[in-house]
Amino acid sequence: MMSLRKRKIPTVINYSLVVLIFVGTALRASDSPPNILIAISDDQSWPHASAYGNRSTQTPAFDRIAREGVLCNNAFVAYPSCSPSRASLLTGRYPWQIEHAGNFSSSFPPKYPVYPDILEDAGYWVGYTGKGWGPGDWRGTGRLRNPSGTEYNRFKNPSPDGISPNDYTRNFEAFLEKRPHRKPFVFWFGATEPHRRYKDGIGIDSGKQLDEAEVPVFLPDSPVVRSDILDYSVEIEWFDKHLGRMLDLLEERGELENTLVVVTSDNGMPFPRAKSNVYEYGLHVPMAIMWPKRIPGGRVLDDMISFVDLAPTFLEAAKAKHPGVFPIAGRSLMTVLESKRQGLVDPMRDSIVAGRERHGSARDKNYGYPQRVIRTRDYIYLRNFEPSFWPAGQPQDYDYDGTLRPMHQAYYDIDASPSKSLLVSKREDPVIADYFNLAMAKRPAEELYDIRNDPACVNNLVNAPEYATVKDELRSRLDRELKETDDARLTGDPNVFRTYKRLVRGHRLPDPDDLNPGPIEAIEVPIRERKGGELPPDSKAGVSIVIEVLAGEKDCRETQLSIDIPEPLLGHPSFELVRVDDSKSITLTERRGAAKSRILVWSLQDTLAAHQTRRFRLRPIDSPAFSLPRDKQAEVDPSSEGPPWVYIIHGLD
Ligand SMILES: [Ca+2]
Repeated sequence: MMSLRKRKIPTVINYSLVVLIFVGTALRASDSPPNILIAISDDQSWPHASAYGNRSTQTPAFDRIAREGVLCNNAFVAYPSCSPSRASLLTGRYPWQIEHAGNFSSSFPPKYPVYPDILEDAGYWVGYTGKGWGPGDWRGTGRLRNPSGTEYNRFKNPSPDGISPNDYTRNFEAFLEKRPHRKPFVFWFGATEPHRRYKDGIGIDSGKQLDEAEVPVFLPDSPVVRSDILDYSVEIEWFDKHLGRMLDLLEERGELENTLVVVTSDNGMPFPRAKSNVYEYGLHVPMAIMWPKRIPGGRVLDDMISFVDLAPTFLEAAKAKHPGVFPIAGRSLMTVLESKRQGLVDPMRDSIVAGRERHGSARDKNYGYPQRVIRTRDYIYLRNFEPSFWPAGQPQDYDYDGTLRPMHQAYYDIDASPSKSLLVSKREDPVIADYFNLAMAKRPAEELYDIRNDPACVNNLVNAPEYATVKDELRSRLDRELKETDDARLTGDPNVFRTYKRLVRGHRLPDPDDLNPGPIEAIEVPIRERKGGELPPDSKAGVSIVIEVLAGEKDCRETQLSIDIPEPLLGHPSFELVRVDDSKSITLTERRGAAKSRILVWSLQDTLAAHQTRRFRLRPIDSPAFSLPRDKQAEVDPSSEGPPWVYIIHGLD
């Protein structure tokens, strides 16, 4: 199948388009260029606006834009976290096409043109308030200001705990007041809501009801999660209130008619398995667009829209020319927006691609969790390029004093929140464990979800035979799109993404090359038959096995290993555990350097054979950090002077 986002228009149609463009230009020769206002919230998933029918969130300003313009049902970011998502919006290029700007909290090479600069060259007045491009550091790159424009953040207003004191509207007004006469403007309103932190319980305190919260099925339906969602709704409403005031301000000045307004968000909701994930609740964002003078209102669009399509839309609306270097990958939406039709206006807009590298400081060496995804109208197919990594970040980090903190306190790709704390603290609860694993456990190399039946992306169909054709088709489509857009994940050296350094201080985490593929379920210690030779003097006739568990050279906290012994053997007169107080466990206590513990199992060979016991299993108890290369899980020590069945297990590094 051909690439659907880069098709060529047949020549015949080209001629008629040229004619139409000339006629249109002639008709609007006296038109002044439009103002452009983009309002971008921080971490808001589709469908959390009242225009989409969401019950807990009232967004009259968003709804007004949707009513007087278009409501977009299928808008997607190109990367489910702040700075790379914003960079793709600013450049119109995919995150893998903009080097450092396409990784989280890095820099923004000045060679990549951004639409605010291009519009400024075309005569626009350019500014932003709140959060522009970020987090990251554009200084030292040669850029003279934030890529989103000139900063207007001076005015503050009283705000509830957890919400920015930035008086966004007043700052927008200050920007307008400074504007030279007759200049069109392009303004970026970057609210820091609904980014966390939230005031716990602000949703309920402001009169919202727990039963209004719509809990995605990847989260447990508990009062804690419901309340967390209501707090999130309150922050969205704060953003919307300021947006409403900005619209009023433009209306009072008689400027709304010729302003192209886009409202959207940079990534999905800051909850486990949402933000920073390339699933629906990470990628799919609300979007409404109005331009009373040019866009027929009251329509709902089903076209698949990517963030890379916004910059070319703005440039076309403003009739500004891209300088040509590092050209835009997206396609202008103007034809779709100016159409009078609704639903799927441009049938070629039937999929988007997106990706992810690093999000938080969640893995040692600042490694990310590389993923690429294609989202069609019906499916999400995605690839995890490092399935041995933890998708939400390593479970454990170091404290300030250098000691390793307890397990499950990290997972820094998920924002600290009541919902996250619930999953972590109740992970042993069989009900919560499923949700915990959905968010935190390792994932296979490929995933496939049927969005029509599973918008929460919880039923991975990648191995379902009836979806094999769909999977193969989407896999090759994704490959083709990535190759066409020159993604180093496929076409170059994937290590290049690791060279885009994180410039903001992060957490200290254990080296993932030491902690290898994560928690192991069990180590199997085979029982080998003695072949000749003398039995050690202190052994009883039969089989005796010494298992030594050696800690490595690094810190290890207390770790317990249990030994699984088939029930009939326990209590059997010819079977005994020695030196471990019959506790069936080995405990290694926190210490530096090698820790060592022994377990001696004695039995008559016949007894083991009778119970078909050929191997013992050692299982870590609540210690996913216990992990080691599979080929070194258990090895016989040939130099051992003890019984010939000493198994040395290296681990706990
Ligand atoms: Ca964000």
